[in-house]
Amino acid sequence: MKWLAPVLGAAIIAGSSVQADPDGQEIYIDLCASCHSETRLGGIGPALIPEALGRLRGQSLSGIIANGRVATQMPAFGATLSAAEVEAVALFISSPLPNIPQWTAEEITATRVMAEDYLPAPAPVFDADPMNITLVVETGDHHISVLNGDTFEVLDRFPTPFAVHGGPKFSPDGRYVFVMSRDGWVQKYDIWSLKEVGRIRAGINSRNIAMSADGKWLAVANYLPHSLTILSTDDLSVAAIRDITARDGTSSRVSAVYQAPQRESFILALKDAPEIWEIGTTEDAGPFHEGFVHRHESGMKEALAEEHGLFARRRIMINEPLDDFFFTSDYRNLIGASRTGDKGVVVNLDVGREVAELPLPGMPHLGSGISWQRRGHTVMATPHLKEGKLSVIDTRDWSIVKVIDTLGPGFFLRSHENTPYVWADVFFGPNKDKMHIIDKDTLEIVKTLDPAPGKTVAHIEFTKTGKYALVSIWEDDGAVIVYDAETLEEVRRLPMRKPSGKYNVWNKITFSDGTSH
Ligand code: DHE
Repeated sequence: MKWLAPVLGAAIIAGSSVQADPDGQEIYIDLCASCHSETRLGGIGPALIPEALGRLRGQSLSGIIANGRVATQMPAFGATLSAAEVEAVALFISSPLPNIPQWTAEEITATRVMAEDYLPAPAPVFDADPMNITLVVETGDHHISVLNGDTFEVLDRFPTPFAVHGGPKFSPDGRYVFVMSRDGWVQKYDIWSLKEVGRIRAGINSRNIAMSADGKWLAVANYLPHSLTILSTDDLSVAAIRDITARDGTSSRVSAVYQAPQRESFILALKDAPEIWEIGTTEDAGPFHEGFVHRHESGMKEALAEEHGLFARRRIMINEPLDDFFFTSDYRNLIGASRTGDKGVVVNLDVGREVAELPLPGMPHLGSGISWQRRGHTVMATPHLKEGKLSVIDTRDWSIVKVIDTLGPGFFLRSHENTPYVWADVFFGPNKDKMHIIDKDTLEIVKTLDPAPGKTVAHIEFTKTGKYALVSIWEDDGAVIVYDAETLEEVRRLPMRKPSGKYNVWNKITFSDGTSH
């Protein structure tokens, strides 16, 4: 191999032999660039940049280079590279890119691939209830299983782009679903036809996606570049790209984008600037409408829109950057997590300003928050990523109703209108194999499930009527366990490859209270 000579060979300096340090960049160009591209932005392999590598979470980068990755085309280089060379490549791909790359509409459009064999079926090609389909994201080998929510038969299992993150988003009629990968690929899949429609790379390093209330637009929140890409859901063409520049000129990443259906807008969490953006998804979306502005003039001048028309932007000025939003079901208020990880900040979107703060130590994971009716009040609950606690909050006055002690920090929560329980995982620590069942009224843990000792048991989704709860054994030789949501007994175990999130069409398109949006 041509790189071996300069890298492995001894450098001759003044007649003596000195071992040169391996050059990670040179090895990368020779061995890795053909799949991951010279720019490190990805090709048939994923992007190899610090923003993307964070997802490895504890897996060692040098281990992957040396041993390869099962179920992917990533070969093992342990036999051809010395340990020092492996380290040099790991160091090179962990270093930041010298400049924030461009990702123009032309470049995005050039990546768009529409499936040639796709023909939309006139009606579902299966007998199952199309409203009770549940998708299971299998991160072990980058697939999604399409489950019949009544029989749990797998209707299809299709390949996704590498490293899907966040919830797939369904069209309002539940027919199409859009899936996003951390490398910015957006895939459109037709559930009725059980066929991929196409895909496009909307960002270089992306966070999540949101669908407009009318189903016409899909927004993609990006870390790289600092932008929001808006696609037409119809043909995945680029409808708009908004550069994210704060009022003071700071360029910012977008932590996440959310759909606010009643407002006909997208809400953006900015990572690097003390602003929240609201982007209208119709010509005269609520907050940009003359009447709305007039009604709220007594509020704050920040509530006034600076722009009008489709994709108009409104800035909401806040005291510090907030992210990981929970929304009240009327989408008038959100709670965002403060960077200090010890409080939640309530922002009223109508008047466009912060209205309350609440103590939430231990890094609340508000994006996993869910709400329900309790004793005539709407309460919401959030897990904490750094403490074994769940906070339950009254959304009327933002008071803390109860802090529930759990067996460790959790990541996800779920419930359903037709169940008396909240299901809460214990994602981190020695009790990662446990799942708490909490009574929605007494706020007491009534049972703790332990279905796969020693394995990570996480993320819950209910079927349409709330009859069954689906839980992931989050391991490569994992499974989705189907529980009877009333008796809490196991009904079935479906083998899956590291299943992560599960998403029921009905619960998602109806914005069920029991699911995080
Ligand atoms: Fe997620 C949702 C952010 C790490 C699995 N995660 C989300 C959402 C955001 C977010 C903003 C809501 C998006 C949506 O659904 O539209 N996640 C973050 C982070 O900032 C964090 C902590 C660090 C990061 O790496 O980005 C993070 N997330 C993870 C993981 O390590 C998880 C467990 C494994 C993975 O796939 O990377 C993970 N996140 C998920 C899942 C959802 C999610 C499964 C959707 C949950 C749902 O039920 O809707």
